[in-house]
Amino acid sequence: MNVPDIKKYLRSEVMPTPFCKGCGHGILMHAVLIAIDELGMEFDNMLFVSGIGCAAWIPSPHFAADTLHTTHGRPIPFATGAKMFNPELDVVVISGDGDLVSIGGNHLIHAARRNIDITVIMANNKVYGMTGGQLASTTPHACITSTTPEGNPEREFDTCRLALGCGAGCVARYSVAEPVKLRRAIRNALRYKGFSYVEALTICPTQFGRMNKMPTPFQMIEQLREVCVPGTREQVMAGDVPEGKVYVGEFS
Ligand SMILES: Cc1ncc(C[n+]2csc(CCOP(=O)(O)OP(=O)(O)O)c2C)c(N)n1
Ligand code: SF4
Ligand SMILES: [Mg+2]
Repeated sequence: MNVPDIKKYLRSEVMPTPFCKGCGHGILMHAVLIAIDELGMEFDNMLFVSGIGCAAWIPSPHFAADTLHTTHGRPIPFATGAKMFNPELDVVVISGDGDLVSIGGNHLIHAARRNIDITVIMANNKVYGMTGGQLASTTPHACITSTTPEGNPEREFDTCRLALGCGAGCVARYSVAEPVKLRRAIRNALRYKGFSYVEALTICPTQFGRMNKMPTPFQMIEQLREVCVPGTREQVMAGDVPEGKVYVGEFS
């Protein structure tokens, strides 16, 4: 297979990457850039918007493109404004679960409801990675975080169910353990006219893995393979996910 050279999309001055060794955000970054390359999108006509957190570093400073590194939880409003001002621009938000779903969840639901023509790619590593692995709304029940040493007493958000419930027409979820499927979902989201949403399940060995008996990236990838099961839109909407599993697929 011919793998495109993605170096042309990256700023040479940020190499090597600031991510920890084994961080899943690098796999997601690669999937996004390959998807863009496969679609032949004009990088110069794209704007990447992120909030605050390790995932927000995927586009900025890595991408040699126009990037907006905004305030925590607020990339979607910035992206909406940019798209309103210049409808020809391809606007893509890439940020974390803490950023887009926990602190910024309100903006996600209204962008989906309004069918704003942007693509949102949410890197779900299940914690606030950058600030020390605190509990997020995406942390699975019973998992250990730095703020829930006895285990998370709450249940986590199914963010694809949320996006579908808000009327999003293009919704998908895959993990970085299945990069080819993840890339295909990102491609379809980038092509979609209207609001599109991809949840990328990813790994944070430094914070989440260490606290949940998966200190190595390999163990975390194995665990993603175990928990992800193919699901349909109807199953996601019904919320009848089997205990300890997560539905993956293109749900729309
Ligand atoms: C208004 C505000 N609140 C809190 C913070 C501190 N903060 C910075 S990054 C971050 C967590 C980001 O988590 P996530 O979006 O999941 O990204 P990750 O680091 O896990 O990839 C927090 C709470 C901040 N910068 N601004
Ligand atoms: S703290 Fe976690 S999310 Fe942040 S760079 Fe390190 S491994 Fe990645
Ligand atoms: Mg996170």
